[in-house]
Amino acid sequence: MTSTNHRTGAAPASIDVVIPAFNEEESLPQVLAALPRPPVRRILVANNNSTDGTARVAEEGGALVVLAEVPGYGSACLAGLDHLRRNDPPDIVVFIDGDFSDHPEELTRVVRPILENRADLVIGSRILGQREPGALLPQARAGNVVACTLIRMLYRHRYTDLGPFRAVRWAAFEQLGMRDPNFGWTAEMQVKALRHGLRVTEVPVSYRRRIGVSKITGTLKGTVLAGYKILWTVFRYSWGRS
Ligand SMILES: Nc1nc2c(ncn2[C@@H]2O[C@H](COP(=O)(O)OP(=O)(O)O)[C@@H](O)[C@H]2O)c(=O)[nH]1
Ligand SMILES: [Mg+2]
Repeated sequence: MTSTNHRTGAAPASIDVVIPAFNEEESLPQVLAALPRPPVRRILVANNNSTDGTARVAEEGGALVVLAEVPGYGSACLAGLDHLRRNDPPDIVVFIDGDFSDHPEELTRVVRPILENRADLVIGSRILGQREPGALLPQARAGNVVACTLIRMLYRHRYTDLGPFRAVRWAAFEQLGMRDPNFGWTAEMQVKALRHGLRVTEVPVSYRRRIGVSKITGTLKGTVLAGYKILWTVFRYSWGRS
């Protein structure tokens, strides 16, 4: 939206969305159709050489496709952010997965604490929200409990989830120097936000069974690597490394 807010005279915040996607041609059209535009300004699909029609359906759905050369969830998000940094960065960036597990229409709820200047980082918590049975796999729930407990012990802050659906104020986010190329991405953002004194909050979000095949927690390799990487990430930043 480019119109001004007639009550305050201020321009409304610009909101861009980054979707990491690898072989999500079935689900991505539904994610794109359900994202509310406005308030969303631009949608970037960060694609790692998908072998299906992900790039085509992304363009058909009105998204811009950004190629992430290094494979991995974090690397895809970094490629999306790099594009935004060079092309009129937004006031707020929202991350959401491309598998239609999240409910994109809940974006308005996720960005609200930032728009009301009550937070810099908002985590959509699937633990506080409604979950379809079987949507959050047992290994993901267990990993969440362990990681959130460790964060509480090491950083004195209580999160309930490391969920993918989240919003962050661009200017604050840029201070964090995000770098994790794969599974540590969500944990890195949450612990660095605490280390940098950002105002963090959670809102409940709904979660349903994904369309298509899981690339991370639905596989043994993904679960083991993600578990290890998340715990290592929580530890390493507590020792003062940035
Ligand atoms: N670009 C890109 N996206 C990825 C990669 N790995 C996972 N994703 C995307 O990240 C999101 C979460 O992955 P998903 O398979 O749903 O993991 P799960 O929720 O743990 O089962 C989905 O949109 C995937 O397509 C990757 O290596 N590159
Ligand atoms: Mg998923």
